[in-house]
Amino acid sequence: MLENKKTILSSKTKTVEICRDNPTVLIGERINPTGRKVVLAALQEGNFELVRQDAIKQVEAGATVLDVNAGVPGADEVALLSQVIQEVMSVVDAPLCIDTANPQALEAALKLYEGKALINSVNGEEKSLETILPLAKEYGAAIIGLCMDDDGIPTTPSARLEVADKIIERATSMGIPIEDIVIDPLAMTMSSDHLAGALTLQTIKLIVEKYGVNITMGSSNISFGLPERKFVNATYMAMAIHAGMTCPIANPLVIEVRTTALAADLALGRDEYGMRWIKDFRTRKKNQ
Ligand code: THG
Repeated sequence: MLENKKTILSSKTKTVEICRDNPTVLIGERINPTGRKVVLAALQEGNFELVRQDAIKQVEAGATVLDVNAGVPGADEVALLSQVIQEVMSVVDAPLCIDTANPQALEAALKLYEGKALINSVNGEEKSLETILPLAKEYGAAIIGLCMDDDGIPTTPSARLEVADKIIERATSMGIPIEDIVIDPLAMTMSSDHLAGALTLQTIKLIVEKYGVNITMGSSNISFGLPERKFVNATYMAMAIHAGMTCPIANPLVIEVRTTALAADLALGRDEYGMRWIKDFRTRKKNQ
């Protein structure tokens, strides 16, 4: 069988290895003003306390990597993203996933980041490949490649695989190791297309079969607009892990997210003696 690729990320003092042979890595999603209005309001006021608290809480809840997004409309993202990253690095030692569509903000962040970051993201658009891949190469960062390109988001698994093919081909031909490429098959909401979830699961399988690379996604997107999202999210989380997702971008403070990832790891033989499951259970009881 194809070897499961290992993506190694680091901070100044900590290394995280993402691999299908290991337990699932949760990438904490909460430092994101685009997705969360309270973060937006705090950043608009120049208040970084919420960001620092969110960083600490997510790591305590089991996130081993943190996604950092500072996309505040009208703000200077180059300065703001750099500051948010510094604030986060001052309170936690988790490696970071730098979430920006702005190449200048990305480069400023990569310059000050201490360690090997995960860039979120590059996609199959020419402009994206041309600007982001050289930065990944220069700074030795890993990248998330989104399965979309100049024609938009493909509507079949094989067409999404073709975008992954293109990103992997372009990145590796520049000397970026395939281990450093994490693919996002794109999780779209099932409230507007009931086939969206199944399509993404199928895409994960095709990409994993062909490359063995690591797979991420904003897995809670799947339930946007539906009632009782946590049940849908938890079920989908388990199914996506089984299909091959290794590092979801999710909210570890939601108990169902964490327990589902842990239970899926146990069910897939990635939790020897169930130690991680038991340890998390004890922590939950203690904090009750
Ligand atoms: N793929 C990749 N990166 C991503 C995404 C993805 N980054 C952003 C996003 N999608 C994942 N991050 C978040 C962050 C916060 C929230 C959701 C996804 C969130 N949402 C609340 C909700 O959905 O109800 C908003 C509620 C609030 O305002 O607090 O918290 O797909 N590569």
